[in-house]
Amino acid sequence: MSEITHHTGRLDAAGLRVGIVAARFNEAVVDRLVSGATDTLLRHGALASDIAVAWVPGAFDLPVVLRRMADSGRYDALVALGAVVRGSTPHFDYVAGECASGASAVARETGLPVAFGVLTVDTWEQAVERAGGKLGNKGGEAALAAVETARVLESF
Ligand code: INI
Repeated sequence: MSEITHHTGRLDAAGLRVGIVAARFNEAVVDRLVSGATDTLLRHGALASDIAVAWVPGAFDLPVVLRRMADSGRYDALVALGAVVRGSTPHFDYVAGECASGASAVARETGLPVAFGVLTVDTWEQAVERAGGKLGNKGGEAALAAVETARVLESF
């Protein structure tokens, strides 16, 4: 009987070059997502010199820089970070939707993992809870997703 092969990605960031693109809008929260992501990468073996952080004004602006970083060939994985808060923006759906579909398009079109660490929440409090508060740090979680996906891609 044939055996099933499972491909899994190690949570080992040693030697991985990771590009982070962070949206400055709602900066107090996004700063914490960036810290969560970089701390997680370092704890999992990445070198500080292999991590680059690029800043854009808002979440809507993330995909174009993700794409440029992907096309540079300098990164093994990318992480998108930002915070879109519904309460303070009537065009929430456009900003959040375009950001998400743009980030996933970069992944599909370039073959590079793009982890999505953009908070899309109703209130500022919900954003704080997910940026190092009682619901963890989504920046750190996105960084781990980037590492795991990059590693599983290596197995093909
Ligand atoms: N950008 C965000 O990252 N979060 C938001 O909550 C937000 N709001 O509220 O509007 C936001 N808007 C700016 C947008 O991302 C772009 O920077 C802007 O439209 C210029 O392209």
